[in-house]
Amino acid sequence: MKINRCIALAVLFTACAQLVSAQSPVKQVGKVTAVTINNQEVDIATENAFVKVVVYGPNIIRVRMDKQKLAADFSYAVVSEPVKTRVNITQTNEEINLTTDSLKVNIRKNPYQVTFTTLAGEVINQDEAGLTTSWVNESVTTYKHMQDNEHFIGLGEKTGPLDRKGNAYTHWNSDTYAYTTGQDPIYSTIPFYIGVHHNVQYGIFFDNTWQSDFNFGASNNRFSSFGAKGGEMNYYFIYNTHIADIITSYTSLTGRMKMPPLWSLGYQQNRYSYYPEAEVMRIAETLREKKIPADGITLDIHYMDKYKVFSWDATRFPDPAAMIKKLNNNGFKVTLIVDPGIKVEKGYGVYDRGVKEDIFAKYPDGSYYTGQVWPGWCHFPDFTDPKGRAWWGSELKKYASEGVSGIWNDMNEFSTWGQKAPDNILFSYEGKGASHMQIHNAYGLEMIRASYDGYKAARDNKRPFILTRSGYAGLQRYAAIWTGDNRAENDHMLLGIRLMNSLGLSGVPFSGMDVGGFTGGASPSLYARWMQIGAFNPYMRNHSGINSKASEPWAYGEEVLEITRNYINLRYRLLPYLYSSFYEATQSGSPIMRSLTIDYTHDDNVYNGLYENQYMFGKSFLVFPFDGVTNYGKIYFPAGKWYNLYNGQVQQGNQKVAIDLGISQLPVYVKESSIIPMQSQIQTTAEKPTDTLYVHVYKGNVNNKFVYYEDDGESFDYEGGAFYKRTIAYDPAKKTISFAKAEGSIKSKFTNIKLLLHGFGDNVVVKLNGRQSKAENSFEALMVPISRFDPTGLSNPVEGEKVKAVLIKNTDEGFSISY
Ligand code: MIG
Repeated sequence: MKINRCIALAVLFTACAQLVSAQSPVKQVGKVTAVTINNQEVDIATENAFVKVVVYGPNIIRVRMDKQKLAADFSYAVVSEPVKTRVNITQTNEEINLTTDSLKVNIRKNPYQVTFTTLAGEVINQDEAGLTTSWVNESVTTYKHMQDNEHFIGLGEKTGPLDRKGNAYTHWNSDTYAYTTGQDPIYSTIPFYIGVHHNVQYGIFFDNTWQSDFNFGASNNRFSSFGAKGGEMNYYFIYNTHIADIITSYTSLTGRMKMPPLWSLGYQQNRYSYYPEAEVMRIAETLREKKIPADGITLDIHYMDKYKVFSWDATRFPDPAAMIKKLNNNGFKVTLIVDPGIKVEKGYGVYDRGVKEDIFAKYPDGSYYTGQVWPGWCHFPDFTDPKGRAWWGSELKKYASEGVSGIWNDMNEFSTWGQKAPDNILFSYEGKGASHMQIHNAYGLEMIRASYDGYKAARDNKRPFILTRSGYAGLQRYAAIWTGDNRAENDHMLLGIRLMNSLGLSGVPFSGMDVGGFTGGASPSLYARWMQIGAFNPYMRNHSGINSKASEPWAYGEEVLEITRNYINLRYRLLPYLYSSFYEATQSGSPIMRSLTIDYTHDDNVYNGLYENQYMFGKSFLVFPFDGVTNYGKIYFPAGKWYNLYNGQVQQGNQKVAIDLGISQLPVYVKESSIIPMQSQIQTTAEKPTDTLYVHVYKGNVNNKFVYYEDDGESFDYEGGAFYKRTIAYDPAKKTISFAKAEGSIKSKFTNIKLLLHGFGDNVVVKLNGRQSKAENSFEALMVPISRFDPTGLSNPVEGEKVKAVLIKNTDEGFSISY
């Protein structure tokens, strides 16, 4: 009896244990049960899931998994197909092995576990044994083994430190007025990050638009993970030997930006809001009068009639087309804010046409979803419907006919008062049908796609300039992004830099922040520092919130005005460098603001919180963005040789150095061997520079190449060859600086080249194509500061850096300078 009862209990206990395991709320991928190899693809069935491994290219492996058979493939982010790739795939009872020319993939079968290694067998990235991938209800997560001293960077517009180790993040696009420097989520979703450890680096792009979560060792010491509330596990693993190439691989998937209109690289003056017309004109005229170069004026929501998009307030702006024409004639382009919410109002043409075309998002019962935002109760265009995008494009024609150059898409998270649009709103999702939960994070992306395509068509194929607050991976194809409602605080200035650096690592080169701060008011020194840094941002936008103190460059007194002008001047003289850097972004995806992790990946110092805000602007300028008030102690010079921008003094790298943080000069250093093309001072890109291209070369020990690029700055003709391009190469071993023969079908706007040699010494003897050439003394250093208020007295150009200059007639032929 006793024994029997024991046995009975034991049986019961075993049964219970089995029950528990059978009904575990966590469903693991489990054991591989079947494998089919198909050229570059491997289909795998497991106990609980279906897995598809696709070789997308020698450096990119895609992994898809679902609990049910994989659905038809679709992505808003990925615009490329797998590339035919040489790959060797073998299997045994225990494992499957894939080898490309760049990496190896090992898949263990019992249970499923994937490991990516280099060809030499070093582990790059590995599923965490025992956890791998699993589901909790519809939520799916992949767990990766945390490597020793692993760093995590990227993940798009995410707050917090550069190195994301120890933190976790959520993607759910949100309108976050005056967000804090650690707030998460904010406006955009780019589920792509880069991991760095033991001399390797890799990227993981988790292409899933549902709410997603990334954990880089927050509250655990075992794994990094990524997962989403619904949809497939669907990630691309990328391995290259340099971070720059990882970004190139990532943007081969998600696309690259097109050339921006040249004017959009000029200074942009914004305010919430400039009105009426007289005020707009006053701002434009004051910029000219005070000789602050500028290209853009942006009109915020008060230009509209009661915030109804595609309308104008007739009292404030009686004749928009005429006003815009006047501004254009004065070298200003106009950008208008255009929000997604369409006011529900019979007789308002935009609304009526939207209803007629039936392009608004609906509840399951077929009625339109109605939410409140600026205009009052609104319907929301379904940009996931081709019909909705086409309708939006046709509405945009009005602005095109009025001469508007830029479209600023705000509130496209999408944002509504209450910030809680229901889950059950239905969207077309290209005819496949999806809930708000599934497409929320892609709403902004599809809106800017509609704006970009629509505005391109409406303006006879002129390059559209679209500015967005929200987006998803791939947004770089359509828009520049700015980082929303920051605060006029030092920490926010620095956070803005990290946000842009992170966006750059995540495939988005064209970014900006509200320079000067959106909420609150900056101190004069903070404002001055911020404007200096703004001159070294891809998109330079000064903006400030309603009811805040004026934030134009003259609002902080004479000294700040002078400092600000000095740096905007520099930005305009640097436009040939900047434009060429943008050209490179269109070719390789490489960012304009380059996190130091790109070029100094395995230098632990660059991840250190003390130095995490330092960045490169293009490939030549090292910017130290300190406020000049707070004493951060030392700054860090990575390996190599660096030249002080202001006096040419050489600073050896691999050192932490204390420098003077006075406010009139932003600490900027030029990397050795740099090649920096510049032009004469202009006040707007509508003005022609003089006929001389200034090419600054800094002596160094490393080879360097710079692709100099020009085109008409506004059309897509460059896609058909209407550009001017030549490679400038500096070879220190051969002691040559060579200009290759020009490519492309147009002529350069510069008929002369003035080569300025920094650090080559006073007695340098220069030969042009082998024949001795005259080298003159020149004091045209790249940047001669500064302000008559400058205590260092550097304002006197004669005390600036002395360099050697060589004047060359610019023909299309190649030539070489030796020294
Ligand atoms: O609910 O259009 O981030 O730049 O000035 C606020 C007014 C709406 C938020 C944007 C900001 C803009 C403001 N907008």
